[in-house]
Amino acid sequence: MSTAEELDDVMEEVEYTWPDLEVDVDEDGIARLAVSRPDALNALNAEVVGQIREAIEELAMDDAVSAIVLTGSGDKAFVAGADIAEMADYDPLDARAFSHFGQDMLSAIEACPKVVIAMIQGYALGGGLELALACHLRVASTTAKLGLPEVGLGLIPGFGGTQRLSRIAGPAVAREWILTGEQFSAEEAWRVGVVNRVVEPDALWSETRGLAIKVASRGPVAVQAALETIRRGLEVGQSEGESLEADAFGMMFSTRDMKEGVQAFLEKRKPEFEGR
Ligand code: DAK
Repeated sequence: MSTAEELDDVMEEVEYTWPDLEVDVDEDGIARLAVSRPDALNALNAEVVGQIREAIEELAMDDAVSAIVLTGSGDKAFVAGADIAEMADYDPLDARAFSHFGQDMLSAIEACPKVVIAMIQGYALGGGLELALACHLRVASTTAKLGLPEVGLGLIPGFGGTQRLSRIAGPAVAREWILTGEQFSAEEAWRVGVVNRVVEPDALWSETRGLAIKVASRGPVAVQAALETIRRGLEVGQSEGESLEADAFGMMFSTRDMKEGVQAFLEKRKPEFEGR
């Protein structure tokens, strides 16, 4: 057996193993990444924050993966927030370090070149909602309860919630959600633009997977460029954003995918994208 064959054998045996995550990739390249801390409603401690970051970075580089669905294990919670028990003993320096650690993980999600969709069932509270807000799209079950209850704990959102919720749903909604600390239904979250879709619990996986497959069927380089242009555009003014868009638009004309997409349209057939 050649070294290359041996390496292939080893690669095939590699499985994703993080103790607090369930990770699987289906035949369509849709990865399901579920936070699994059943004793704490999937709350985020420092350990699991690090695991999510590693998993996202590995899935982003895995050619067998075309889109990522991020969720919580079980029916009761997506993620019920940062781990309150762990946080109770933090001093200000610990809290600052945890904040940077969390922000790095959320930035890895936001900058992921493949679409990351939050699939929300049950509670998405505090750091859990902030995790969902860093994903590119959100699909919620009718059973979901979403909110930023931090002010009730004498805290404010620390994983970008004050910034991302304002950008996604506007400052009026962000103020109401953050200042009241209330839990909102999936329907209300959809009405104000916090989630993209609301579906019955038994359709949650098929609807979310269908959305992931749809995005994954588009030109991968174009999807990546669109994600990056939207993300970077939100951080700059309109004219600088338009300049980013023009550069990315121009870059598409150097891709084989663009030529294939246009040719397929003209020949009235489905495009076969290579991601190049
Ligand atoms: N942390 C730790 N454990 C949690 C938890 C959490 N966030 N949420 C639930 N649990 C645990 C409960 O303690 C309980 O454990 P046992 O008593 O069984 O050992 C178990 O999960 C089941 O929960 P409950 O018994 O409470 O279940 P219920 O159905 O009665 O209530 C609930 C469900 C979701 C309404 C309730 O569990 C709840 O209110 N949970 C807390 C929700 C919350 O307040 N979340 C926001 C946390 S604050 C920062 C960055 C970010 C943040 C902070 C700082 N820095 C940068 C420093 C973010 C802060 C937050 O997320």
